[in-house]
Amino acid sequence: MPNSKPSPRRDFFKTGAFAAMAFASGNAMAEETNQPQSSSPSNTDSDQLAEPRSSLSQVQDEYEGFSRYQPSRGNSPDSDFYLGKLVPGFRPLQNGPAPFVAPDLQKLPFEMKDGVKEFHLVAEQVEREFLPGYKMVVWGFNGSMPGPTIEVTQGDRVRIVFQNNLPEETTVHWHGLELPVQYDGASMLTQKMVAPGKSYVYEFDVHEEGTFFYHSHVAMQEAIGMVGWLIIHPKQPFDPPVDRDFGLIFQNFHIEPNQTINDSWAMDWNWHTINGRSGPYTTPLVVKHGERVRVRIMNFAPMQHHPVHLHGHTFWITGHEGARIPKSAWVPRNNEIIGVAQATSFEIIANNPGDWMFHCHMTHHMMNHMVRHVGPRLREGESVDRYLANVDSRPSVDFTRESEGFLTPGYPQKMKGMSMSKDFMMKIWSRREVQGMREMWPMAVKGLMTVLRVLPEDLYNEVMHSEKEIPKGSVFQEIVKRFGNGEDYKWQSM
Ligand SMILES: [Cu+2]
Repeated sequence: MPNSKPSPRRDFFKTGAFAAMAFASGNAMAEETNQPQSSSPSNTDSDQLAEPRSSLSQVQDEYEGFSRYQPSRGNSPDSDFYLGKLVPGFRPLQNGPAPFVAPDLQKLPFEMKDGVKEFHLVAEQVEREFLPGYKMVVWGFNGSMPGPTIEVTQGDRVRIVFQNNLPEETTVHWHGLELPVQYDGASMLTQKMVAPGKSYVYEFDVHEEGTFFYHSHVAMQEAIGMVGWLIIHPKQPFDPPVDRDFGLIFQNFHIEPNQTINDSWAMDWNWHTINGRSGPYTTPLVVKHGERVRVRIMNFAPMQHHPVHLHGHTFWITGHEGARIPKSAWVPRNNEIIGVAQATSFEIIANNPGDWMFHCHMTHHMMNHMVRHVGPRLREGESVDRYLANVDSRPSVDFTRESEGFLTPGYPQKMKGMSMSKDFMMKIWSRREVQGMREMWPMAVKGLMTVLRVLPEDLYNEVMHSEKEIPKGSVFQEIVKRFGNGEDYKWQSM
C-alpha cells in the first residue's frame, strides 16, 4: 500500500486570518509539506515525557495491510498487526510507561521517605460540580470525588497515611492488591474502624502491576463516591508501548430533583458521572492521529453494568482489573461490558480522525434523570423556590400532547433536556479540549458519555497548545475536508 500518512498542512492555522480560513474552501488548505514537524511547547505530562515528533519517522505507517493513518483491518486475522493489535505507539519503549491521565481528576503527590513513597489520603465530604451549576455534596478524598489518583510503579513500597475527616467511621480497601492481611482495609474483619478525626497508616510492598483502585469498605460510603484510582505501572513497560494512557471512572448516583445529596439506599440512579462529571462536562480525550491509545475504564456504580461503546474504531481488550491479559487472549470489540467493580483496558490505534462518541450504551445512562421520577431537573419558567419550600415534592412533569417535549403521553421519550443557561454553556466551552467541535455537540453528550478526539498534529497543537479561540465547528469541518467527503459536507450553523 502507498504511504497514506497525511501531510501536515500546517498552513491551516499559520495565518492570522484563521477564522476566515476555517470557513474557506478546501483549496486554501491544499498546500502540502512533507517536512517532519517538531514538537511545540507542551503542557501535558504526556507531551513532556514524549520524544520529539521527529521520532515519528522512525515508526512505520503500514503493518501487513493495517495503516495507522486510515481505517483498515489488515490482511489476516492471524497477523500480529490485524486491527493494529501490536502496532506500537510513537513513544519509545525505553522511555517507560506513558503517564496516566484521568481527565478532571488530580494526582495525589507523594514524598520519598527512607525509600518509601509516602502519600497522605484524607477522607472527607466534598462538593463536586457534576455539571456547571449542579454542585453535589458527596464523599471523597482530598477535596475530590472520585479521590485523587495514586500512581506508583511495580516494586515500590508505599505508605498511605490515612486521615478520616468524615462524620463516621471508615476504612480504606486496596482493591485487588495481594498485601499483608492487616492492611487490606476490610472493616472489622481485618482492622478496627478508623474513627472520625483519627488516622491509620497502611504500608506495603507492591509486587503487582495493572489497574487497581482504592475505596471505602463501607457499602453506603462507596455509593456516595468514595473511590479513586490506584495505577501501578509495570517495571518492564508493556510492549507495544502506548502514547496515551487515560482512565475513566463510571459512577451512578441517586439525587432527587432539587437536592444535592445522594440517596445511597436508592435502587435506581439518575445522575451518571465519568470521573465525577456528567456529559457534556466530561472532558474529551484528545489524541494525535496515528497514536496508540489506552483507555482504562472502571465501573464503580453501586449496582449497574456499563456496556461501553467507542465509535469509529475497533479496540482490543488488553487487560482487566486483575491483570494484563496475555496477547493470545486479547479480543477485538466495538462494545465491552464492564460489571460493578471491574476495570477494562481498551487499546486502539487512533487511525480515524474526528470527534468520536465514547459512551455507556445503556439508554438510561446516556442522560441524567431517565428513571421513575422522569423529567428534567429544572425547567424554564419554573422557580426552584417552590420545591425548596417542600423538599418532598417533585416538579410536575408535563405529559400533555401540546408540549413538543413529550410527544407520547406518560412517556417522555423526547425529553426537554436540562436547563443549559449561558453560564452553563460558557463553562462547557471554556476548556481547550472542546475547541473547534461542532456547535451543537453538548446536546449529544450526556450522562455517561464523553468524546475521543483524534486530531491531525497541526490541529492538535492549535486545540491543545494555543491560546486561540477556535471557531465552533471549524476543526470538525477541516477534518471532513481532509479525510471525509468534503464536497458533500454542508456547514450547519446553529
Ligand atoms: Cu451504564
